Amino acid sequence: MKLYGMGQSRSLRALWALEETSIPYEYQEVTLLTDSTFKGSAKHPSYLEINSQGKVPTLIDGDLIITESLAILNYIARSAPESGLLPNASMAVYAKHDELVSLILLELEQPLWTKGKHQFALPEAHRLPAIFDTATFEFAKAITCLEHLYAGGEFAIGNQFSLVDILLAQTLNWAVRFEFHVPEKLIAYKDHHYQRPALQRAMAVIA
Ligand SMILES: N[C@@H](CCC(=O)N[C@@H](CS)C(=O)NCC(=O)O)C(=O)O
Repeated sequence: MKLYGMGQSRSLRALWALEETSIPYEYQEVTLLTDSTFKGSAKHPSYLEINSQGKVPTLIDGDLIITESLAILNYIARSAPESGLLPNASMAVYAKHDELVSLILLELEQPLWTKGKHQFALPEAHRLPAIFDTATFEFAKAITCLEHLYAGGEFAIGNQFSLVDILLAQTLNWAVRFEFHVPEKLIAYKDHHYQRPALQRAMAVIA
């Protein structure tokens, strides 16, 4: 497999997941926020052929090209069932799994991305710094919901490490880096998983 990514962006999720498996892979760094004339840019025509939005991550496996980090995580997990990244669980556990994945991507991540877009990602003429207060308000609401769904154990779902832990820990780390308030219990959860050897190896890849 070949993964295109950039630093601690959403591509780190995919890199972390690959490192939790024994799948051989190649990592290719692309640059974001650079223009299309720059060869390694995510906006270069050659990259836009595999990811029409010029975003990361993109995963290639043979003829298959996958964009969207959740689809990539699921593909990696299904390609390496022995990793346990997708637990072999009951329908009820999977329903809780899907519930938490949706909360992370649709509620928790969005205010973080709103801040990122309006701080540096959007063209300057489209940035509205006044939206930062709204992002803080929405993130706090999402955290309250998370605290209802996540009981506070070692793992987000069930009794084993899964791709939900990768998604949640990375999103919480993103929140800390963007200076959102994250409750102590969730910081401890994130710090615990950030010590995993697979993440340390992924960090070494992007260093
Ligand atoms: N929903 C997509 C979002 C991908 C995304 O927005 N990636 C950011 C980096 S975290 C990016 O490539 N931004 C570049 C841009 O917006 O031009 C996913 O989860 O993969």
